[in-house]
Amino acid sequence: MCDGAELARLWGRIGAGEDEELTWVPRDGESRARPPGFRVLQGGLSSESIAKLDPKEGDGFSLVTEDGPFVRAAVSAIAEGAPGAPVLVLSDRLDRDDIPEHPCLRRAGLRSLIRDDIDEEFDLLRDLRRLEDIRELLSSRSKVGILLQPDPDPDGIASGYALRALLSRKSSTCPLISFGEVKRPENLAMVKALGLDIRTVTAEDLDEFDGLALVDVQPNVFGDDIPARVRSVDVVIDHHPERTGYDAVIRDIRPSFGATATMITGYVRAAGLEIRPKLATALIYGIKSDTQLLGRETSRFDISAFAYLHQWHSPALLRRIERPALPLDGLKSLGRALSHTSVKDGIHLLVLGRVREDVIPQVADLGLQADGAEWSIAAGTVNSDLVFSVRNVGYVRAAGEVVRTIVEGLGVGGGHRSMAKGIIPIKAFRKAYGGADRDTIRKALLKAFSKAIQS
Ligand SMILES: [Mn+2]
Repeated sequence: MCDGAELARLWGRIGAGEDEELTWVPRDGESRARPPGFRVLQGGLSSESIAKLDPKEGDGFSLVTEDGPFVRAAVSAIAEGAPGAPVLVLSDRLDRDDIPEHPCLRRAGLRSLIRDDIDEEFDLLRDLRRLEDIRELLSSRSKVGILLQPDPDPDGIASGYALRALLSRKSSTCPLISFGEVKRPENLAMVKALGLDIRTVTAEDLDEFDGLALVDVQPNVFGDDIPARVRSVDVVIDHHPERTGYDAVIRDIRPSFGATATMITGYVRAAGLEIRPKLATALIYGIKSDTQLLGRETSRFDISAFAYLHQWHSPALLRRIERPALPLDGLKSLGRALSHTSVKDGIHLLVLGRVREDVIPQVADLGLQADGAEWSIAAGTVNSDLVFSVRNVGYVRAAGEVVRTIVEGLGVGGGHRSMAKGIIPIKAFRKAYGGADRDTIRKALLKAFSKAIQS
């Protein structure tokens, strides 16, 4: 129900859905010419005229008005003529005090609703400008390298992959490159599931590229001895704090974003690029992994990008990345470990023996599901190291700190609030604890964790 012809004409542009009806109450002295699509509320605002609209169970009313007396008259007419029908008041100027008591009423600003959408469009327009600048800069180059961090992580990998799609290039003229290899098993699982190829290059190899774009990284990360070619690049797209000491023709750096994949999703949306499931899944995984599932350091942009990508991603592909297939011998080790399972002081420890590295974090995830477990630790032997993954319920001591205490002087380790990883060379472990058989490992880790958690 619109108050007067002016608001009715404005609403006329929005129109009515199939199950909606537009009515209009002419104001005094206003031309009674009917705005297109509207019918006049016969008899003016009254409970009788509302009842004549014949509202059915489940119907609701929306009032579009900026006028106190109108809203009061309309709300009371609806309460009487259509008892129980909910009311939405769309107004930008009316105060809470202007609106009468009603048990089922909400108020929203018509202008602010539109404003939010327009602001989002402006953001996308800025992204389109940035993207067009990047495309223009690189269009004439014969070979563009997309350089990732030395141990490429999911955010970097997804962002590089999406940038290549945005540049309409193939891996032959636009490879993903890195000075190091993808090492972490979960990142390898991503690369494999997406069928990507990340080339390891040396500083000399960069000569074959007449274009260089850095994603999720800035040149400073490559150490004090930055190759000259990397100190002056074409494009940098990153969400880490802005650094100095290098040149980039175009730089898009937004530290308030939780992931570079979020920034690139903006480009993808702005360009209207067709989002294939593989691309959506990669970007979603990049955002999830950098923000720890929209937990740590998440901005509203990350959440909005995640929601946008969600409709196109492939849940099956995402599952394959997050839960890589377990090898059968890994399952057998798990079976043996489970036969000794116990939860003591909230700690659930599973010692696997020799396993493929990616089995360990998955077993740690599983271990946290044990009744009474606040901490889950999965340990296994990988090459000549003892590797362990740690998970906790989140409201206890930070996992990263605990692991750092435990590996101190023996190996390396670290992590975040609720997940961490440690690596101790078997040699160092044996020296410290007198052996490295399963039983010794179990006892030593249990003791070390109990101590570190309680300190
Ligand atoms: Mn990142």
